[in-house]
Amino acid sequence: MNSDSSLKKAALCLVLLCAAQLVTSVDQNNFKKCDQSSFCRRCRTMQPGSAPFALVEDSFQISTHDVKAILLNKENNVQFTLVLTSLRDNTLRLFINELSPMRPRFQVPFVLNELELNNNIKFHSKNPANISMTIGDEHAVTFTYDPFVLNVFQDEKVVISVNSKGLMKFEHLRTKTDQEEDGAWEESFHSHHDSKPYGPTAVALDFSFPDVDHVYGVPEHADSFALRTTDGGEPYRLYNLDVFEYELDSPMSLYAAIPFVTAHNSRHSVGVFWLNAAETWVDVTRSRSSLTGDVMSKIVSFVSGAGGDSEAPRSSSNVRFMSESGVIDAYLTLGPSPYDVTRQYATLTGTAPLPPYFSLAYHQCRWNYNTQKDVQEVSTQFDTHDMPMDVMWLDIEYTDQKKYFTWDPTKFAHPNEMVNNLTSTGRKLVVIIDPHIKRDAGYFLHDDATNNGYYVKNKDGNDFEGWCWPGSSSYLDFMNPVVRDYLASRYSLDNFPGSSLDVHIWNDMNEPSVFNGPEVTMHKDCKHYGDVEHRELHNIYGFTNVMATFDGLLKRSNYQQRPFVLTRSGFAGSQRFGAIWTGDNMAEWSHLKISLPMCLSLAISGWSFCGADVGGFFKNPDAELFTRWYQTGAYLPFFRGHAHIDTRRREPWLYGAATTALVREALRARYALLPHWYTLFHEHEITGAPVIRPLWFEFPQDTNTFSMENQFLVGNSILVRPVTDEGATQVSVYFPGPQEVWFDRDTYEAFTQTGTVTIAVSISKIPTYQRGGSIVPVRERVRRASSLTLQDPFTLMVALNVNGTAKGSLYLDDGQSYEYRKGEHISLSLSFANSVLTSRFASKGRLPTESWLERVVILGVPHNSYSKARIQSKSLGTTFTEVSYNSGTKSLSVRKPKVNMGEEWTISIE
Ligand code: NBV
Repeated sequence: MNSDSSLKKAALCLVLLCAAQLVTSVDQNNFKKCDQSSFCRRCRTMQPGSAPFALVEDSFQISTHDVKAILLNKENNVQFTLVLTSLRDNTLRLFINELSPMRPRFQVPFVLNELELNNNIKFHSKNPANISMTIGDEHAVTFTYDPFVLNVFQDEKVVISVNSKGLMKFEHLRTKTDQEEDGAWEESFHSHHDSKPYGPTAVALDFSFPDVDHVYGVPEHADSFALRTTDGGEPYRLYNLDVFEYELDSPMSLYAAIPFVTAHNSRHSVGVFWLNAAETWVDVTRSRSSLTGDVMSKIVSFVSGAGGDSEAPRSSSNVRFMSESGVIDAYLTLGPSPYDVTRQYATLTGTAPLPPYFSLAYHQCRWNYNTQKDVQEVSTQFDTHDMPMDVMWLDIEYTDQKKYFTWDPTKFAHPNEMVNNLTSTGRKLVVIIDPHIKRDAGYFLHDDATNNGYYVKNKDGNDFEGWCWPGSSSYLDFMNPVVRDYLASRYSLDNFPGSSLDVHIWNDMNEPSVFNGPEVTMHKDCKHYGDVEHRELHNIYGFTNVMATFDGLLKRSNYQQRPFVLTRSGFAGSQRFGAIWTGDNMAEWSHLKISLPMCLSLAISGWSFCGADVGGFFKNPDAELFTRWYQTGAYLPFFRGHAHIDTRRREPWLYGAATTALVREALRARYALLPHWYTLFHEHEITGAPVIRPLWFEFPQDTNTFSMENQFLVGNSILVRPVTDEGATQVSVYFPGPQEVWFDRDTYEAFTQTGTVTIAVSISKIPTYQRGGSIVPVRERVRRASSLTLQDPFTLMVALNVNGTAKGSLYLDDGQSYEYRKGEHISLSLSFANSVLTSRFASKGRLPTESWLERVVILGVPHNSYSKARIQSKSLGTTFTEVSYNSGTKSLSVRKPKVNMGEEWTISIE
């Protein structure tokens, strides 16, 4: 907006400061605290119970799928419409808007899937205090008129209570008067002025979860997995920002914002999705009971004459969302299991489509590989050191002066040649494309955007100018469908010379990052397509950027190839377009540690494809941290080594032979499990189940797991306990149970106890366990890239539970196209019982494959009473093979059953 030279100088200084790494941690002053954001201040000074809202008793209209009523602000008589809608799969939508706003209030586009109504509402009763209805067989809802409270019951207990804290706020649009609160009609932060032409427009609402001590979600924050209470401190903030050297254990905003919270206790899980893309703050509190005495007394029996929620007061968790503008559009996902909640949330915002196989393998990045020769050499070195690697990455320096879609004419003079060399070895390239555009007359993108009005405008209606990597920059306005199509078209192979179908995309800086803007981002009074202020949609800017990129990659292959896109910023629903990473972390143990809760929070909020810069972005990791980071990164969904431009080179062989060997092992461990990762991503696409899971997801009644964040599950069967402390020689591992067996994946040792066990760890050991009762497919052939393993044989790791049974699944396809959606895949259901292992098609799909079964390893076989395996399959008929028993590890190995993985078979151990 303001491009005068002093600002430019200030911005340049900031950039240089960043580059020189003189600053060692975030400058808190650059970012707002709640009381520096006037709406947050106004919301937060409200006293519990002070919300002035009442339902108009005779305004209720109840249909089989929704309930409509008028809500009145008793202080000023402004009226609101309230609609509660029953949606498919135990989900309720609560929508509140002004009845007659002065101008339409913004409603967030793009995020939601089409909503399916559920005709399952039955009016139950009405009395002077409230009105009640049942929703399906399990739920009921009561509305208390005054004060307005909405209670959702399951099995006669309140599971979510809305506005029971009396903290609802809805600032109606108004004309300015003389007595306005400070900051309501304009406000400043440092030198930045926000003109706020529409005045105060905040919305806030509290949700209480009776009998719940643990709530999770609202990523992205560098904080604990179970959310902390925020009373007395800052609320969690959701406002996408480029935070330089972010600090840990902090509710400060980071790059992405997902306003979804999950509440869990040992009986049920529920979620609340607050669909609002404006700056949002989230308070988390805990109280004796969410229901105040007054409200309690007004809630009367409503279902089958039961006494309502009349138990003694108990502990509850309360979450209050406070947004600067928009409407109240909240989705209550009623569970009751954690799986149900993630599926319900996925029904609303979508699942991640199955990513290309290579993208689950290892990625090698740094800011920057200097030349195309450098790229070539690093790739070759991976081969020399016998380390698998799938993707080389290019950061901003590959471009010609940070003009995206161009190549540096000297350092990357022959991109086609570089790409061909790389991809001929089975590898891929990812290049960065940021959303800021260099304001350089003659640069086609800038010229097109200027001539066609594609840029976001400042408050005066001129193209917004900010400072970013290329210097003076403007920002594409992705709210405009024409601009999204334009960006998408830039990715076509004709428009992006040097690229190929093996070149995929990284969208960075898309919060958007504006070096000289307020809080390093865009001014809120900037204007988007449709005359919408940036304030309304800030948190979906990155979402729309990636949506366009994803579309572009689809179109460039004529919808034949699955795109891979990495984004730094995102919102609810961004999981549909690609992967996310946790941004600019540091080569410190604490940052390695925080990557687990950060990715777990994203995973249970719909976005599983998450990773952290392996090695740490800023600073130089020592060999131990570097090793531990690879060992941990190998078990997070997105696995990429990355480093700041000023760090020492750290390709995995640069730390000496011992570390090279350890990193090689970590990489190989990842590659061996790729079929399992892929199967889990496929499961996610179908069911919304997260790929990595907190322990309570699988053991929802085990209260010991509720605050756990130093270990997690990959799928439902691999328990990972990364070593994240310097010099650790032992770690404590919690084995959830009861009645479970966990097998050490290195030694096959079985752990049958529930509880914490101390496990010795050398530098080569990261404890991972396979759950008894599971079958995990692995590929043991070592190759340079995953694309070369697609026809390789399998080993099945069969871990027996206490009943001597196990089951699992395996999903296979071509790894890159959409043919799987037309049935070109193999989906196998594997099971072991009564000494018989069977493979059966789990769905109709078929795909010819050369992959065969090389080995079966059965863990937890108490003694050897077997001499052979009888194998039956259509193509081989009946054959026999040897088995061998290891009495030390109590494992039985079936040698080369040789059955083809594309057909059904049976292996009986005799
Ligand atoms: O493009 C340079 C970096 C990139 O390497 C990093 O991964 C991003 O998070 N980018 C941020 C810009 C500036 C970093 C100080």
